[in-house]
Amino acid sequence: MAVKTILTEPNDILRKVSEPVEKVGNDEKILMDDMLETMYAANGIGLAAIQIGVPKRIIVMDLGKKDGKKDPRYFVNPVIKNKNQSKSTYEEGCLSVPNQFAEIDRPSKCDVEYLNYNGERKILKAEGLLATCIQHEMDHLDGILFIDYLSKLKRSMILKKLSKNKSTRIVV
Ligand code: GNR
Ligand code: NI
Repeated sequence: MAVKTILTEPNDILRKVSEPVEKVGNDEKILMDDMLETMYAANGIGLAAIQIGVPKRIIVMDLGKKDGKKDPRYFVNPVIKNKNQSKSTYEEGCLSVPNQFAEIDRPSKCDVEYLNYNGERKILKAEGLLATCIQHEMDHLDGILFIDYLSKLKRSMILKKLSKNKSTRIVV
């Protein structure tokens, strides 16, 4: 396993639409292992493959268990089957938008169909932070970041800060 570099805004690669995976083979398993290790190293709860520069429709997540144990989850080619009409609001952050946070509304529940680590077809009924995180990660697969839901003014303020931090190599 290996910790990879996480791409940060502004970076055009983050805006790519990722491609479906044909088969969960050895390359995909190695990728998922690396993604999980990279996510843990960055203290994130989710990571999409494009965040380490790989345009495949693969997500890893770990919201942890109640007893503090690890609970890794893998989603290949995820598709949202059902969304709740009612919304819930979470303060979101993103490893590709470092140190910036904003409240985002999303459907409070969703059903997701996907392939797991072993290539088996699964359906998950998600709610709460799990539902929010899955939708945040699935946006990455379509080149969308949470800052895209903000007003132009808020988004440009965040992008300005990020560019500044990048060019001066300061991470606040
Ligand atoms: O670590 C993360 N935390 C988080 C908090 C609220 C809503 C979504 C997220 S996902 C984020 C990791 C990340 O950037 N995944 O793409
Ligand atoms: Ni993110």
